[in-house]
Amino acid sequence: MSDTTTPLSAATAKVPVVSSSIPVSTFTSVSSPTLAAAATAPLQEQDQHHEASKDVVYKILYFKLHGMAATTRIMLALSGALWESIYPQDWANEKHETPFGLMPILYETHLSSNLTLEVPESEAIERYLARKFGFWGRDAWEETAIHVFYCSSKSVLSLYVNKVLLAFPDTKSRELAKFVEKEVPAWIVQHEKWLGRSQTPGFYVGNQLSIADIHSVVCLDRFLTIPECKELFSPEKTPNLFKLKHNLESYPRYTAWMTSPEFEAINISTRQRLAVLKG
Ligand SMILES: N[C@@H](CCC(=O)N[C@@H](CS)C(=O)NCC(=O)O)C(=O)O
Repeated sequence: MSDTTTPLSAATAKVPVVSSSIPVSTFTSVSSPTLAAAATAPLQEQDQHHEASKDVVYKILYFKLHGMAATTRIMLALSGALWESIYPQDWANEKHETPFGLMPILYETHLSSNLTLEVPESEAIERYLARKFGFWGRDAWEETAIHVFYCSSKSVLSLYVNKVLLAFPDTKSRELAKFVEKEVPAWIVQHEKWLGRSQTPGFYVGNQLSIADIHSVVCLDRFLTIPECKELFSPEKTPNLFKLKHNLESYPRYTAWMTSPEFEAINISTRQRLAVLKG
């Protein structure tokens, strides 16, 4: 693990100097009630304010790619939490030390107790942080509406990865055409319709940023980089998705993250990886 990762909190606070290596796994070695007590303590404090406790430091372990860590990194940046991205240095060996041998993994260290919670599985991580930082709605209905659109955006993005990017070379262009002609327009229609009815433009639910807003902008940004998809989107054709994007861009912590050197470094290696996959 490198020690060169930059603390990414948009605020001035720096991640306390702890090693940037993968923390020791607590996933199955610490008792469930102990982990539950640690996990809920900051939730109560943060629930109202969307502000992260300064007693807690987050690390997100993933390749130097946006991929499955993009939404988590944005939530961490928006929260004002102390956090950093860490990257595998020797994944073939490190893999066996992790719960499922897959990334991303979130590590949440409580400085006062020195207890580290370890959360594998991208969706579990996203939902955990969304609840903690107030991106998961205020009641059962808000939560459900947010969940519906978050899932819908997750589905269309994973269709792109699994059906198009990972397609065999001889079927890639056919899969891409199907995706652009069918899947993306279906996503646009439903999301434009719902967002168009929202009383507060730029939000899926109420007047609070949620994981649905964040993940759909991750999707939109990804689609805007695909030449065949790009023309489906514009402020005229998809006004509500653009309002969503502009709304998110009005959050200074979001912009600070999106314009940070670390984000740009991840951008560059993501582009290189995508170029290989596109063939
Ligand atoms: N269901 C898992 C899938 C994670 C996954 O497939 N991660 C890939 C990177 S996108 C990985 O860790 N690959 C390395 C490996 O398989 O050794 C999740 O959502 O977190």
